[in-house]
Parts: sequence; C-alpha cells; structure tokens
Amino acid sequence: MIPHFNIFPAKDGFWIDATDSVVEGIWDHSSTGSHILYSNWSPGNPNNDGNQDCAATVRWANFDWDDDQCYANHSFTCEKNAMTKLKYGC
Ligand SMILES: [Ca+2]
Ligand SMILES: [Ca+2]
Repeated sequence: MIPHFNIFPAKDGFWIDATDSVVEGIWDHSSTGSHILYSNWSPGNPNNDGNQDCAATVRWANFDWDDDQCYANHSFTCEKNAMTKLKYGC
C-alpha cells in the first residue's frame, strides 16, 4: 500500500492514522489498533494540549506531526493499493 496526500486544499494539515484515545501517550493506528512503528512528531509534540488524541501532519511544522483534538478541522489522507488507479477522493 502506498499512502498519498489527497489534492484537496489542506487548511493546515492532514489527519494521519494515529490516535492515543485508548491509552494516553500510547499511539496506535486508528484503523487497526496496532501500535505505530514510526513517528515524526514536531518539536514539543505530542503535548496533549486540551486532550489531543488524534495526530495530523501539519503545515506549520513543515508537515511533521502534531497531536490535535479529534474534532479539529484537517484534511484527510487515503491509502490505496499501489496497483489501483488513483482518482479524486477515496
Ligand atoms: Ca492524547
Ligand atoms: Ca499538540
């Protein structure tokens, strides 16, 4: 599978498939519940400021990661099989 960024304008970032909503500070994939094996947190993050349990790659940190409130407004990413023709949307 090859992740790719969608082409829709990102307000300030893209949600990624990571959450620590089950155990604070333990980051898992939202889709599978498995632990994340890679991270690219921006300096000072994750900081759980105001109960931030979802992760986004954010423009202000040169697209390094920031934890944010799960209801924040970010664009999304799609993951597709490498052999699947890419289309707009997921
Ligand atoms: Ca958190
Ligand atoms: Ca944060």
